[in-house]
Amino acid sequence: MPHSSSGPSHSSDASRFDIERYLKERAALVQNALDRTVVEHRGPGAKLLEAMRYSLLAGGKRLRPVLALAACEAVGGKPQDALGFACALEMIHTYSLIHDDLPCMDDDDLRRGRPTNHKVYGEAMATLAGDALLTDAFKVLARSPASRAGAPVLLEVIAELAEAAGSAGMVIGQALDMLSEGQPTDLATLEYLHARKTGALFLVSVRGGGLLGGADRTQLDALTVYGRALGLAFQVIDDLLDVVSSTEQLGKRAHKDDAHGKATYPALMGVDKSRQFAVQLKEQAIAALSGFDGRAEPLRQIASFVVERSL
Ligand code: GRG
Repeated sequence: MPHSSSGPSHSSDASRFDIERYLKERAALVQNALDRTVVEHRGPGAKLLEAMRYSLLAGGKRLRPVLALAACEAVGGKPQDALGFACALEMIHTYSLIHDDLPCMDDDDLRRGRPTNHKVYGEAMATLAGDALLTDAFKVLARSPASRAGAPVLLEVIAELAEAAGSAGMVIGQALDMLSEGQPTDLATLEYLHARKTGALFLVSVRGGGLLGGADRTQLDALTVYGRALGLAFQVIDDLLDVVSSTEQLGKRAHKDDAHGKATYPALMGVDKSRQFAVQLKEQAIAALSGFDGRAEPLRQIASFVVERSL
């Protein structure tokens, strides 16, 4: 099975494990690394770097990078083995938020509790800040210190990240989302769309972290099942929060899916069934880790956190 029997049993570990502390510590590790990676400029390019840092360092849950570190640790790696990858994930996620908020997309004024990038820096600079974050993410990853897994594995992670972010992943998901506004959409279509728009980045976070930590084939297959279920659970809850929370609670505009005529899980299944579905997905994700020892406890607890979160 995926792990040596020397690790702690996960039932005893679960009761001792402090997920809030873990999330805080790993998020701080990522925050410091991002701060050192996308540095302030004094010269003529100062505004661009300022716009990039404005959104990148604005907080957020840091779920994708923390998942990458947790997957790396679950297979016996160290957080440092996946830190460059974790930064790249958050840079790509932040670019997607900046572009998604633009007037030509969702036209939002509020993100992570503060004015959106284009409200502060203008549309052109916000577009460029997103472009630069996406491009620089691959530089950061390619130049990250060789992990225990070595250069061929790093190359595979780069390819998987490009696939997850591009025309087979997040970007096609966003295009399908736009095209489906106001159109009748069934559950299968919704799942297809979300597997790309948000699921692909969650999946690669977990797989990439595992690969960089030295995962073997069995471990990687288990992490893939976990990552798929978790990505969908995240989206179901995101849809639910849009319905049941306020703009102040979320730090971004609430109730916008309905206003945009978007198909969502609560619209198709109802609120209660959507919550039950998210809980089922969480259980699937956790079950996929049954062959892992206590080092996968953060991944198990993150699955619960994603489903129980209110932000
Ligand atoms: C513009 C290419 C392009 C893609 C945009 C992911 C996406 C596609 C748009 C984001 C819009 C959105 C609200 C999607 C729903 C799910 C989602 C990604 C929510 C935000 O992610 P969180 O909750 O945010 O992890 P924080 O701020 O905590 O990092």
